[in-house]
Amino acid sequence: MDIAFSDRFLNMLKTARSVVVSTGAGVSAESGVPTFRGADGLWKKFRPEELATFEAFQANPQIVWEWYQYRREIIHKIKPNPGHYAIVRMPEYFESFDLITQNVDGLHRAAGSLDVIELHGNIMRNKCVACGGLSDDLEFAQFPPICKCGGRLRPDVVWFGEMLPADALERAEKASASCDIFFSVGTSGVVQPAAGLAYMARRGGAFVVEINLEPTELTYISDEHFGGKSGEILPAILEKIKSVRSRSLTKS
Ligand code: BJW
Ligand code: ZN
Repeated sequence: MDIAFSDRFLNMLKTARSVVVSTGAGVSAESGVPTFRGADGLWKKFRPEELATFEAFQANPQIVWEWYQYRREIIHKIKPNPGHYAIVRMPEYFESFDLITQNVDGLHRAAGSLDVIELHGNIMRNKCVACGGLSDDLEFAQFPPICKCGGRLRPDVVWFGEMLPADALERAEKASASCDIFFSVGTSGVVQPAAGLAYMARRGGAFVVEINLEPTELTYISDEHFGGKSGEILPAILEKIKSVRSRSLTKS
């Protein structure tokens, strides 16, 4: 894909030591995972407060579980796209690289990214509300499923009003506040505290790059906005990184 790179951005790509890529649902859209907001988003058909809160789960575990099983089936069948694969190669070119995602679909790991900071958990894992035990067993003897301890199992994702995993958030904040380039990819930038990472990066002096089909809440704090599909723009950026950074840092 032919995209225009500003001199400022090219210079940043040449000289940056530390890079953060922070992704949202848009990076998985080209794989066939529905996004949340927007014309075809999940929240057009479902109400977040009826499905993505602990109160909703307590009131109606059956319905909440059916929704997650439906989404698990979608995710089970799909594959990472060129955007995920471009991100896998980026750490080779920088002294420090962190990948942060709000996505629960596990596609970054499936593509081959080794160290993924998952802010909102993972839809393919279950957690017991009583003992906190985690499991990735997706076959259930009864539905809604129950833990060995007798407590209710739930998907290990972060619902509205819940705290994010403290270690993941701490790592994400530290990396964002100290990076040279921060890429915000395929997120509407409305859900906190994840959206705040771009502001944190900006305050720390990072060059903020947004990749999104549309302008978002984060566009006005971005130094560069690439309007288009992440599955096309990320591979083009990777090619540019390869050409401006003389060699890969990874010894093979
Ligand atoms: C493409 C593309 C292509 C499409 N290429 N681009 C401060 C102020 C106001 C509110 C709050 C606040 N602090 C906390 C809150 C409350 C709340 C919140 O932020 N609410 C706002 C919505 C108003 N936050 C929380 O509750 C969080 N917890 C928390 O803060 O705890 C502390 C606390 C507790 C209690 C009180 C106060 C503080 C938890 C948030 C959990 C979010 N959970 C979900 C569901 C996860 C489980 C599941 O999957 O079911 O996470 S909601 C949903 O939104 C999901 C996503 O990770 C998240 C973000 O969505 P994302 O990724 O941005 O997707 P979209 O659809 O919004 O955007 C997609 C974008 O891609 C679009 O822009 C497209 O244009 C673009 N696109 N195709 C490039 N091919
Ligand atoms: Zn249990």
